Amino acid sequence: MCPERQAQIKADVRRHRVNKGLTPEPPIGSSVSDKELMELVAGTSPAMGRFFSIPPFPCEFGSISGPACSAHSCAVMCADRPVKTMAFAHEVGIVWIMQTLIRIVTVWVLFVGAFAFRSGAGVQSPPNILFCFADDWGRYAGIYAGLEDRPSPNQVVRTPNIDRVAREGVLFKNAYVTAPSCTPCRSSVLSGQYFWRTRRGAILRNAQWDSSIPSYPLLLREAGYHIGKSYKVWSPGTPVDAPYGRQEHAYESAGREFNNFSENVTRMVREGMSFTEARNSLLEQIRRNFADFLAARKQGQPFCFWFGPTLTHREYEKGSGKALWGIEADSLKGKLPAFMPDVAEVRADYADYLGEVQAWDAGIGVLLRELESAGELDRTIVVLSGDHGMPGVPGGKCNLYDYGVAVALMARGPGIKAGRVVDDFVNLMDLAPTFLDLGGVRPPSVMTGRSFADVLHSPKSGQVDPGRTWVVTGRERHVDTARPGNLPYPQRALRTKDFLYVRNFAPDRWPVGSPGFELDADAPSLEMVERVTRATFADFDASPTKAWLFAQRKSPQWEWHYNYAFGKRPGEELYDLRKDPDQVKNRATDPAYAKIRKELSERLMKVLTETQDPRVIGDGLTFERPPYTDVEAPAGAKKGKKSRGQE
Ligand SMILES: [Ca+2]
Repeated sequence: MCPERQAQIKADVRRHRVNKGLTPEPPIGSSVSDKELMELVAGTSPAMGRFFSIPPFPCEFGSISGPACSAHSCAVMCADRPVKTMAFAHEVGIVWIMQTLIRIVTVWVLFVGAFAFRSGAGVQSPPNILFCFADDWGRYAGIYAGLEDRPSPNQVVRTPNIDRVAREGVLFKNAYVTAPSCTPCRSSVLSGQYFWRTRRGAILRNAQWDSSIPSYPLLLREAGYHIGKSYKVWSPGTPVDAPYGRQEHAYESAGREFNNFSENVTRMVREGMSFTEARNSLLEQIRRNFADFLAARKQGQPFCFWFGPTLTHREYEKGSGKALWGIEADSLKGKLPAFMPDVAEVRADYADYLGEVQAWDAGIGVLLRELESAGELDRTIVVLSGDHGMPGVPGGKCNLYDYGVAVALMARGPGIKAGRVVDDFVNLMDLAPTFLDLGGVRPPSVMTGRSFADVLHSPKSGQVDPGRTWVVTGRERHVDTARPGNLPYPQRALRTKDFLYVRNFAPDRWPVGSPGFELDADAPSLEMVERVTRATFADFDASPTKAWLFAQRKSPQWEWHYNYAFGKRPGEELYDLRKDPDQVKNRATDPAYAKIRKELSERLMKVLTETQDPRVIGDGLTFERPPYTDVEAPAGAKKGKKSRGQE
């Protein structure tokens, strides 16, 4: 480039800065160095990279975005704000013509864009939101096996559709529910608040929704979203699915049989269908329900859909993991955590659960294909998660250990860079402000959750937001009659990368419910324990694993496992995850951990106090009194009643 041309560009940049008042006038010659000049002209300037990440800026051609500027051969350079200069327009006349042309194009683009937005057909519409939320789905997906450094059931389960969402988007390693129990977890997800702030939404049995609590679906509806749901959103509780507008937005007329997948498919196969035909007929129900929802929206209207099947909730057809999905129970040998008895009965129970997880995966596949054929996949944020850990096993559902509160979480969609895995801690109450944020709605200040839209949109893997390094979880009442006086088992916990600190406020009570019998002669039969959750230890779902463990109650060999599953716990628990990832060695009374125990305890109490947790403010007994200790109408408590989706 000739010296005259270089001088011209430098002068252009400098004049532009001064004209726009962007910066104090820099000393002559300092605005653009020769090196910067060459980078600008060659398009390799680091300043260009910075420029691309910022919003459109005002310049003499109107508001022009980075790529548009680049396309017009504009060079960009400024220490604090971008300015541009024409790199190749030598003649003033050419500059004038180009300016005029660009003004015309800009006005046209803005006009068409505004029209398209108003008519709902434009790219400026907020994204669609598809939230797939399975009942009792912990952190089980094939994609997680690649992140784990020891054997796990994730090496056995096959989830190609879930893995696809993670691969094409972002996978969260540290997602936790606020409470490991259906209703309080869902109260928290919908309200964007800690469950203890949702009044009677904080308990499971006898829960009641307070319609003065804002919920994200209804706020999105107010903002113009088309909202809908299939299957379970908020229950058990009254009115069912209240935070989603009750059943007003239900799309279920094609059928609900997917919710009892293993039982229904087994029955259909017994009646003469092939497995493929039976499976496809249930998947077709999901597809038609979703298609009905899509057909009901106005043209171009953004949508928010909740897909909430309960198939991963117990019961499961015994043996269906192998019979329907070919999952060999023995392939789980050596892959269960230390607190899980690694015996044939437990492995077979696991195989049945993993079979339901594979069916859930197939259901997600149907929705992804439906979005693709509607041309909506790349306009839709797809988020997958579950409401707590595996039911009917030690340490799972209803526990504040990772097996109870850690869940799968992955998201793909517009603005989300593919192939990322993040370490950031997410509490599922953060979903509500995130969905609102994505939909262009300001989250109400009452929400204690924090939007993680920035994490979704970041190009980074690993730790994105340095503040996301912990979560607080908790629990009050699950099954109403689990203990004398219908009392809860109050717990709160702080989980950090290296530690889990649990505070049990009433250690004299039974964590997973009272045994319900004094003399062994009065103990329920194993068949009852396997099928009826309330038969004994009612906060531990009825299951083959529960029955097997219950049968070992006098066996010295399994005494530790039995006590881990059903026994009482001390007031404080502390686990060092660096040495004890299964969280089985309590170090709360170990003097070597006294300092960290005190620190974590204080941090936990600070969060609870700041968020007005009734467990630690006032007399701390709110959840110990009516209506929180009232018993639900006996219909739901009938012995032998099938418990799926209920507890
Ligand atoms: Ca659940």
